[in-house]
Amino acid sequence: MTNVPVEGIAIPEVAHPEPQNNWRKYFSFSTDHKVIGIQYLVTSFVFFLIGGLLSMVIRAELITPQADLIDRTLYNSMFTMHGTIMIFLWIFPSLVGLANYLVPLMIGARDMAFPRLNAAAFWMVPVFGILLMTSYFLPAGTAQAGWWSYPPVSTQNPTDSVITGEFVWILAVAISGVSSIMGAVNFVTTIVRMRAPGMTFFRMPVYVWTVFSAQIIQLAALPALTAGAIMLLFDVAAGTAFFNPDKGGNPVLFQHFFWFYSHPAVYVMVLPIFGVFSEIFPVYSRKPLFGYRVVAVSSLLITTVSVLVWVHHMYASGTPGWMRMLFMATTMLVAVPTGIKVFAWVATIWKGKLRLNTPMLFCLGALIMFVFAGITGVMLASVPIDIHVNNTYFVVGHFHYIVYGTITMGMFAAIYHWFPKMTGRMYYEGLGKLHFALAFIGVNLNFFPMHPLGLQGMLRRVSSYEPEYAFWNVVASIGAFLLGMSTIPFILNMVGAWVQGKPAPDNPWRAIGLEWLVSSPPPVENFEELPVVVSGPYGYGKSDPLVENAAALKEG
Ligand code: HEM
Ligand SMILES: [Cu+2]
Repeated sequence: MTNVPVEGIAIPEVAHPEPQNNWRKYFSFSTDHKVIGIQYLVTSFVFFLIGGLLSMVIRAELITPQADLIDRTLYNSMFTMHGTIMIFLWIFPSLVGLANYLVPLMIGARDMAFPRLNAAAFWMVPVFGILLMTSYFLPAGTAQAGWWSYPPVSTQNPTDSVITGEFVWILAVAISGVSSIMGAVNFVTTIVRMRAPGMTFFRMPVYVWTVFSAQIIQLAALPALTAGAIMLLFDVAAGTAFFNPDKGGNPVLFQHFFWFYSHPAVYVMVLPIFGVFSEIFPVYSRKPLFGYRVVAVSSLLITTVSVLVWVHHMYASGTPGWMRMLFMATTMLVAVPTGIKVFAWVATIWKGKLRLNTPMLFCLGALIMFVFAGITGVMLASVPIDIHVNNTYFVVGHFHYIVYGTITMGMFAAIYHWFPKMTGRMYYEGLGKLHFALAFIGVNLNFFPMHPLGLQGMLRRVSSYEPEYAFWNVVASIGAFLLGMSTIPFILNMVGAWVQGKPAPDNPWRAIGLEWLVSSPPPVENFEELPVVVSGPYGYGKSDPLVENAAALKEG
């Protein structure tokens, strides 16, 4: 069998043995980056389902103008937990899982630099996830102050107990921060130190560049949030007054701690998805990535600009005019490197031989929705518009186009694309396409209506509203239920294919990249002999080999 990628459509290579399923290793403390990657992906998906169920309850409440389904306290904890779970237990861990699986394979390493640290960082996720869930059983229930937990709302304590839902929430976020910092140290070290011979920075796949850029943000900015969370914990539990205005504290200071991290955090979430686009578009268009070097370096530019824009979340927090103007300008700057990437993806698929398999469909859908979110993002960045729609559904619409339309859809694209590599089996294309169709329609029906609602003035975080907002809310709720249903074919597909799917060839998509040169699933140490890389990652249509010693890479 030859490992030189060839032009054309996927055809199965020579006969493949039935891959072995060893379920037990996924429930044990393993230091294999591939096992850890899948552990992250599965764990985070379970939380995605829990967070999704909460959002179904929220949308069921909002289908009528009255607050008639659940009481307001419960509603507050529902959206707080929905947001928290989706950000800290779905998006972050699933992205880390994907990166864990792919980065060592893509750079030709046998594992991450610190395998034990890697496993420890993973096991903190179920720990703080379960910790967060147990807060449902506390006397006053879970946290209710929203996923940003601004004081003074978050420092109010209606009970006598110190251990409240809010206390547990802050503790969980702090643990999540520690886990992510551990992960960041590991990723940055791995990418800097563990690359195979010949794998220069400019021969790394763009996905690796994006993970690198994202993890640098974690190192630079996450300590701010973790520090802010610990100070808030003292305010809540020990009566200190960092942020409590009644005792002379400054609540806006917390907003600075929070957004100094949480704005760049949106790029920690979205950059690896830009990486996924950059891997998938070339494969399914049979063309090299347009402007590889510029696309790669623009990730680092986004990293740099992203830490200079946080005050755009605080235009309405009494921020002085000159400061608003300054941050409006820096925010708009983000459009430059992002625009470069969008241009490059469009140029890559332009006039290519497109293969519309499930991963490609998800990427195309996600790209369209990202462009839409980019437009509303630039609108939000301009001070006068933001002041008008601040705290309305417009903001909720904008960021859901990012967090669902772009990031979650991109994550599905990645899972389908690398599923044959991870499991050694093919997923079912029909179910995949059904998943895509339901999700794409669902996302748009669900989140588009939030823009007109916001412009008309419907506030976020309320469970009842004026009857004039009813129409768009009904549409949004129908979209939400459709979106909920779209996960059913996904689950059937993943479970069914893993158990009894067709055995996958090593490189079903005829893709270029070190991960496709090893068997599916890859052996424990990835490579029999380390690859010697001799060319860049996107040579579609060229016949240069990617590595010198292709035949020796695979273990039996
Ligand atoms: C890249 C992924 C992105 C994610 C995950 C994301 C996420 C979010 C989230 C969660 C909020 C809500 C904050 C709140 O609760 O008020 C928000 C608001 C905002 N976003 Fe994004 N966003 C992204 C991209 C962008 C881009 C590209 C821009 C501008 C060029 C932008 C500009 C804004 C602004 C100005 C707000 C503040 C709205 C307000 O508080 O009134 N975002 N975003
Ligand atoms: Cu921001």
